[in-house]
Amino acid sequence: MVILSKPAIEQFSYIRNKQPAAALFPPLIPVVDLSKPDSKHQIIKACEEFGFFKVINHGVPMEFISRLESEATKFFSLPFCEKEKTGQPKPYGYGNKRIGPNGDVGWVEYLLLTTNQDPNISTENPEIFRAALNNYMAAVKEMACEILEMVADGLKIQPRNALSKLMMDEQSDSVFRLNHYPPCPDVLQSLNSNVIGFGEHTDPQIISVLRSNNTSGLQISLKDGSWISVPPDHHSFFINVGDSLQVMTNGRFKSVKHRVVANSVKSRLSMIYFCGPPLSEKIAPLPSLMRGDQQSLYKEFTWFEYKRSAYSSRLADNRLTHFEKI
Ligand code: GA4
Repeated sequence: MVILSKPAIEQFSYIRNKQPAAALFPPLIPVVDLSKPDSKHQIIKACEEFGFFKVINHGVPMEFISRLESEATKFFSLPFCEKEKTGQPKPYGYGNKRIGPNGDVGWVEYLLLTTNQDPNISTENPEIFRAALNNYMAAVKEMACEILEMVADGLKIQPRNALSKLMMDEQSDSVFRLNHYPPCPDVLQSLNSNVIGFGEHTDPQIISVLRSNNTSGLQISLKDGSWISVPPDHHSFFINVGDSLQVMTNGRFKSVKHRVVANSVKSRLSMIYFCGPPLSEKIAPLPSLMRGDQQSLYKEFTWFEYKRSAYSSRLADNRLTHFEKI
């Protein structure tokens, strides 16, 4: 039996199970079929309205997805003392409950990896894990590149690879995350509230590509501030607009606030590819998107400067406030 002391219970954040107004008739999450000729228009609409959409017919082989899922499941099933050998997330490594360096906690354990270095994961067969990761990441990167080219097309940005080249660059600062949310014991949850698995936040990068098993938990915030649950779909991917794309579109796209609530019955496993630019890249609104005398809403900054400031923020902070023009 697991004994949880009071301080252990108190360290988690909770959300009330109050039904948000939108939950009675929740808007449908946009679904983009990447094989359809008009998908770029649907992507633009979804990025403007939600900063979030689901992708089907994505071309990522199911075999790559299942292999990584099975390797990740094996890793998270190891005893804590084995997983710990991977090293603490500073910023990359194995993390348990603590998220980031500034006191955020969640009902989650994770592996946080950079995409341009072979990871050192402490498992029985690191070679097999590495191969599964590399196959998965290469296929997801290709899909993300295609999506960013559709965004550029849809926004009439020239050249077509103006956005995708940032994440395709050898120096791109992209990150990969495997999150495992174990079932949360009833002693921690109550009738009226749920434990937070991963607290509300926006992603810093250009876009993030998320895939999860069939366990619910992900919620997104709508423009009116209400939260809706995203029905899980293990065959599809979910795309989040990140802070960098919000800036590059001068606020036309909004980075989506999202969070994960813990499930008391099933464990949730998610894999997220965060498409980041090179550290030296200047992040600013794209000139072709500025109409007439429209002014930039943001001071220019490099991705390195954004990251430095992000790592001194709390998860729920609005990290762009610091770069807004007054
Ligand atoms: C949120 C999105 C990604 O998971 C992440 C997170 C990062 C981390 O876990 O180290 C951060 C968080 C995320 C933003 C603010 C800082 C940094 C934790 C935190 C409190 C990997 C990322 O890129 O930014």
